[in-house]
Amino acid sequence: MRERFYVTTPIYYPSDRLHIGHAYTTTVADSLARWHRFAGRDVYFVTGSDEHGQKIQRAALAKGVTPQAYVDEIVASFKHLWEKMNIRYDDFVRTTDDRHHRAVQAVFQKIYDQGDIYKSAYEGWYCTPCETFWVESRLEEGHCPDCKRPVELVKEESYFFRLSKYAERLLKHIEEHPEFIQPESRRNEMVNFIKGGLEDLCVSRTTFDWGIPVPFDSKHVVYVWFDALTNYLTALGYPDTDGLMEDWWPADLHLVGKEIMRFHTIIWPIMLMALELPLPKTVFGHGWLLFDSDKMSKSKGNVVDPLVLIDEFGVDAIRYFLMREISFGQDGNFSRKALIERTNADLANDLGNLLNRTLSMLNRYFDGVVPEPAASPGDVDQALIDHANRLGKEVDDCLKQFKLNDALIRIWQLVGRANKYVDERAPWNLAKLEDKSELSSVMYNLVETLRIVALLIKPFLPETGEKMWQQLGLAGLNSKSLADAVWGLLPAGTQTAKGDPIFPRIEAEKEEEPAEEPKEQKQEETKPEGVLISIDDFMKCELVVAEILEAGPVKGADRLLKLQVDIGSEKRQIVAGIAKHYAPADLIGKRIVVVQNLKPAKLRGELSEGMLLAATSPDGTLELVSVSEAIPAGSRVK
Ligand code: ME8
Repeated sequence: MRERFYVTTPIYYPSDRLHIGHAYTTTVADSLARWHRFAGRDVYFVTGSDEHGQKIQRAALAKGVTPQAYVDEIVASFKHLWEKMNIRYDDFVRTTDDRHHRAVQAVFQKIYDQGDIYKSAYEGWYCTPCETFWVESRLEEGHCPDCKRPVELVKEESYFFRLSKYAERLLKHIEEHPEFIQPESRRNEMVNFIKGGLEDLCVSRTTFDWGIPVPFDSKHVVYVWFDALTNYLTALGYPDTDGLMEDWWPADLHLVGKEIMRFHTIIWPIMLMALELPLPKTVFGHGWLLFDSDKMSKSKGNVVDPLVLIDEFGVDAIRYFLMREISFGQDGNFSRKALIERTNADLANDLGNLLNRTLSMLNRYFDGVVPEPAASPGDVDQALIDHANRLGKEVDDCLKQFKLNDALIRIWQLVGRANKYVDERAPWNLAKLEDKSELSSVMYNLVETLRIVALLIKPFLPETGEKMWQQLGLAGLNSKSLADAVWGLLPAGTQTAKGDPIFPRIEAEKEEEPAEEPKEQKQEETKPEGVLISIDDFMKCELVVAEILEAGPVKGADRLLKLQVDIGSEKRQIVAGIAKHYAPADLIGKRIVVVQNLKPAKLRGELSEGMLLAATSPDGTLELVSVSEAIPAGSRVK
């Protein structure tokens, strides 16, 4: 029987659009799924959206729409992002799906029937952003110990789940299965948490209704984490136990961020024990993507939008950066500078150049046709051949142990080896010889190395693998597997097709190019740094609140948007360099701050009568300065 691999990501909250942190988890899961498929295993890859609970209900209310309409729109944006990132999942579970409703009610009923859920009263603290109950003793200065935000006092009748009953059994499982919680540091944290004593968990709520009703008591909705964790079974058709359940349960890997390890390594396994189902083989808690050493979050205003990055750098540069730069399991910093450096060094220089120079030489010496290699390679040739030949197995071993960085490092070691081989074997000198057999071997070896590299990187960088394959003049990449990553399968006589560089270098100017207002207005806004001004000077600048009525593109200027705004006294047109940061539709109704007494200017032929205020972070993320609807258009800002 073929080996199986069932991998999941967390199902994300559609309380807001996803950021690069969510893209990180999903890219890693996708690459693992793609790799194992490539290595000949049967793979099932599930992601989804966690749509119930107080947080979502409140967000919908604040926007004046129903929770269902609210989540429908955001979930569509999740799917759009995954498509742009080349995420190839097998199933997407929405917790508002009927099938999920059925699974959650079955789980709740079963655990209740066998006596592990009981009714009582809850009085304690609740963190709505984390959807987490806290006992007083775990709070930190009255705040949520996880997200540090304020908690709310909750007092309500609830159903409770007997976590405490299973603590010993869970500790024993963790001890006997060192692979269950990874990396090891998180295992120790979880063991300490369990040893600190498990309280029974509140698993229903009565003070709002956006959730799945408790099957036998419709006054209660199921607690959102109890609901969400069940998604891993929903995807397999639970409560039907034949079919997918039989084929895929237990999961091989739940990939999650470190902050939700407690739910996945304590609550979830205990739910499974109560259901008499086997536990997942591994829960891996990876680290956080930090921004200037701080966790990315909407409320801190430091989130990075993956769609903006993809438009600018291409999807594979982002995928590569996430998997190569961040040590898997540890926290890592995201910065634009590091992204540009990585892309230029590893992708443009090492990989892109190897392909480019190899195919250029092949064009020059053999009209782009792969020559026949000589029968007996020399030592230097053999070293390259051996390296390429063993790489597939090495990468597979790395990935079986979730060592993603190592896998990529090893592939790039071969790329480095091949670049060095070009210098050592100097084909330009061999080309001067009458006998072309050595040149033939060297060129064959280089193209064959590139073929193996293309195969091995495709699970990580699908577009790049594809582009390389085409330039190498090969067909049928999708049907290739790890078994094809062995030396010598490249047929001599293949006509290669050198194309554009696969990763053009990103010029330094581009990195420094400001995303804001074009020249004409910039002159108005520049002031010598550090010069003190009087309050009178400041008051010369008339800042007012403006409501955006319309927004649209400016022809021929992909950084600019044209806005029609209401500044209270009149309507104005403002042209601003924010197109890379905002979709026009997202701007309508926003109340922003504008300088209303700026001299009008023409930008790309469009009149701009004022300037808007925006903040730009060091990585280029831009946010408009805005106020709530409580402040009408025309209000003075000072
Ligand atoms: O927790 N760095 O959903 P969520 C790395 N609905 N990963 C990050 C990250 C960052 N800065 N920010 C988010 C929930 N993530 C629940 C899950 S599962 C049954 C229910 C990733 O939308 C990481 O995987 O808050 C983290 O665990 C997850 O997004 C949290 O997503």
